[in-house]
Amino acid sequence: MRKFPNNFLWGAATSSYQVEGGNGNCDWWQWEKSAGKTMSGAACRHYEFYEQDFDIAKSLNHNAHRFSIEWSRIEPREGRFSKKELQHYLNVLLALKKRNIEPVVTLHHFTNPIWFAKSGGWEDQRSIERYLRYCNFVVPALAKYVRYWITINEPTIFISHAYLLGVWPPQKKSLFKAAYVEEHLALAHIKAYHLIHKIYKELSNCKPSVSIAQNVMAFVPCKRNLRNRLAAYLRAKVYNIGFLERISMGNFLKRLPLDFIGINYYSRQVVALKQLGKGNLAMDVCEKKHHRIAKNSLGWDIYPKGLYEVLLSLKKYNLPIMITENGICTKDDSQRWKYIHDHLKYIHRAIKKGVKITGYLYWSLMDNFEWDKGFVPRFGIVGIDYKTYKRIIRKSAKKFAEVCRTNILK
Ligand code: GCO
Repeated sequence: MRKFPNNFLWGAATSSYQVEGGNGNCDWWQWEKSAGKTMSGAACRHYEFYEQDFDIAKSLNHNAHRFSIEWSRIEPREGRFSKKELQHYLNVLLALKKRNIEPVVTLHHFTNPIWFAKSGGWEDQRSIERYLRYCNFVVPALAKYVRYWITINEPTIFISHAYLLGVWPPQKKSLFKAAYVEEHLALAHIKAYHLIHKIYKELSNCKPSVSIAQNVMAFVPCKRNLRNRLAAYLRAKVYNIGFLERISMGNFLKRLPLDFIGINYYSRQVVALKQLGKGNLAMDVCEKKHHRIAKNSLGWDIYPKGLYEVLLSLKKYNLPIMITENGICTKDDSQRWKYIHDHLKYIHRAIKKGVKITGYLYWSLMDNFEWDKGFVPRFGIVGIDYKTYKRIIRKSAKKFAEVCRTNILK
């Protein structure tokens, strides 16, 4: 029997653009149309059905829920802020509070207002002040109901997909632009971190807990030869903690501008460098079939032990850790429960090893829009019928609900 710490946060996560629907003021919406991609459209119509969705979360014994605020709703035109949309997110928070569900609020989850994208997006140095102006409008209005803030979701994924691989808007492939964007995102987080603390101090509110949601992965060397071991080590450094080190700005105190570390863990990568000179240190993976391991419906390896390895590697920062995302897309719900169970088992093992973990938020509460993959991947513990928008509570949700209720993993 594995008992989790008292006051452990149990719940699920979503993001505005992936579940709300109708986010027509956002760069993704425009890009989907122009790039001939699946449109997010009505998504899960969570913008209208959030009360019903939170009733489901409550019935599943969730005591926490992560969601994001859609910047393009709050500021549809530069400098023009919508009180109506701010009220919507206040209502969302009140709905969570009414159900004793602790909100974890993300301020930026990949999407940007069209006007922001058109004025250079995150490549433009003014992106930092634009983002802070948005934070300065939203945070004071919601501070009374929010303790946990995530300034930026998965900055490294955003940079790699949008500015290196060119598969997300604005579809750039430039190391130079990616470096600029990282600089601006890092400064945006640092300034937002201090801004949020200043706002709470002025409001004499309880202290906020502010972080990013850092994408992390286990990097396993194929055949454990020296070349692959070195490549796996370097890739883990860049992918898992590169941005954390960047926001520490080489601060000799190593005091990260974080009150906890939010981590999003899904899978591992088996690193196998091709012959010297032709290999790609950042990307090469083993393509042979000798690593027999279960995969999700997107072909990602299922490797729960990797989460344990990553958690131990983050212990050195001496900060509480919240699992802000962990999940599986699969058509087999029994595989989904096994995924959750096995990752919780390793989280508990990390806690026993002295890692301070404060919560687990499954990705995702419901099936939703999986970015450039559309609606095909099903991550939800609650299924969505996209014809009727009916919610279908899956068996995995009920098994997870027992852990949430008892705080024990059998
Ligand atoms: C994120 C993710 C989510 C995805 C989930 C599955 O980085 O937060 O991109 O938005 O839907 O990770 O890929």
